[in-house]
Amino acid sequence: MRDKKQQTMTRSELDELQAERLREICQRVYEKVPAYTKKFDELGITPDDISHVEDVIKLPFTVKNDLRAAYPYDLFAVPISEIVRVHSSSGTTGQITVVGYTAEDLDMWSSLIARALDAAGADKSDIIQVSFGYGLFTGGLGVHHGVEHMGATVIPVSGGNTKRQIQVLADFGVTGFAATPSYALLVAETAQKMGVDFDDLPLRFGIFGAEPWSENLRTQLENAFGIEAYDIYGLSEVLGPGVGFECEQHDGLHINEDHFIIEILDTETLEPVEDGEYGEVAITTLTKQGIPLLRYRTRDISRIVPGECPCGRTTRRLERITGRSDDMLIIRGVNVYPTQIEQILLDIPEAAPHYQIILTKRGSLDDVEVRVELSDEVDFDEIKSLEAITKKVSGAIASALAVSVKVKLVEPGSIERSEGKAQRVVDLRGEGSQE
Ligand code: DLL
Repeated sequence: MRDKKQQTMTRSELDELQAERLREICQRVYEKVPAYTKKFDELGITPDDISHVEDVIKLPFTVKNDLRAAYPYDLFAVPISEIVRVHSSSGTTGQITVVGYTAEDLDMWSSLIARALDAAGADKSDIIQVSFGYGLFTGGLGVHHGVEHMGATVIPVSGGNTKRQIQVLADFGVTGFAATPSYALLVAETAQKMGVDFDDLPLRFGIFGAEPWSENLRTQLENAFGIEAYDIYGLSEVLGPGVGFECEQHDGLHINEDHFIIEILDTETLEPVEDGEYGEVAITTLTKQGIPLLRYRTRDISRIVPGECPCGRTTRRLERITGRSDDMLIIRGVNVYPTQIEQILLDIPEAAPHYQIILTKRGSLDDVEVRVELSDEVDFDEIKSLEAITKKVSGAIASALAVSVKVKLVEPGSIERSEGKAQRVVDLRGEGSQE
């Protein structure tokens, strides 16, 4: 295990380390970042009020809008001369936000990616194809430097040009593949059409993340590529990929707690929930120099996996992210996440793993339609079987989630494929649509 000492600390050792780092970071942002000075003053606290890890709850929250208001560099805690890299996140709505990294930050980031690769069984002898997008998105360059940091070989393919991806996977002796799960699915689908069989290749593991994905999609990717699939979590505001990662147990994402404090908050009261309960993930960065953030509200919904992990790491685990609170649908009072629908669809052989949820407005009511692509094996022109499949899909959703939704079957290949993050929810409610 890499960084074994840091990943296997006792809780009291970790508490002590986190408290020391928390005190430092509070001091630093209070002195260097006017927006935080103001937030501390408004709450009537100073860094001297922070001594223990539990004191984190005294600190102000940070939200996406704080980054927008600080655009581009006002939340930076170091002069721009110390920043060696900038990334940015576009978000689905509104203005982009900017994050900056010092050389030390990049080193830390790479070391955390190396921990994740190591947990997936990788070492120096591996050849890893990075098919996350390179550029302002943190996925490509983040994983890239982690691979180099561990001394393995990186193939920086970036996203897109899917046939080329398959050629590289097939010819370059690739043993590990990193991508968004939805893009990996497109690569698998395209390879199948090209008649490429991954089972004959040395490919052994996949590192997937940047969007929610279901357990059934994991199985599908593992079967398609003949690999073991590992989840990796992160967000550009607090780092990029590498905040948390799965070990061989595949039972939650180990948080790199020597660098981050994770809280799970009640989505209404914003009070911390009990361990094991679901809520919004908030993250405090403990070591970031460029842009340290206190209690960043991620809008991601998860919970802490109770108990210890047999892998030996003592770091707490975040259950795979169910979804973002922004993507949560409330269908006649029931909360539904797109990944729950995905999980159901992938159990239905007549459905392809491609779907979209369309939100429209009918009068004052929201209307939800699940568009499901048919698998290639089904004859799209046979109306009788289409009716039966529609019933089967809506019945499966109704029995699993206790909501009835409108299901529309669409032709194979008709739902737009993504080369990065898939858009699962299409919200047409603002457009006065009356579909
Ligand atoms: O997606 C960073 C990343 C790149 C993570 C590559 C993993 C792999 P952003 O573009 O800022 O950064 O988007 C962050 O994506 O708040 C989650 O909603 C979602 N997300 C990221 N990883 C996962 C995951 C990158 N493993 C947002 N499971 C986060 C579910 C994820 N959702």
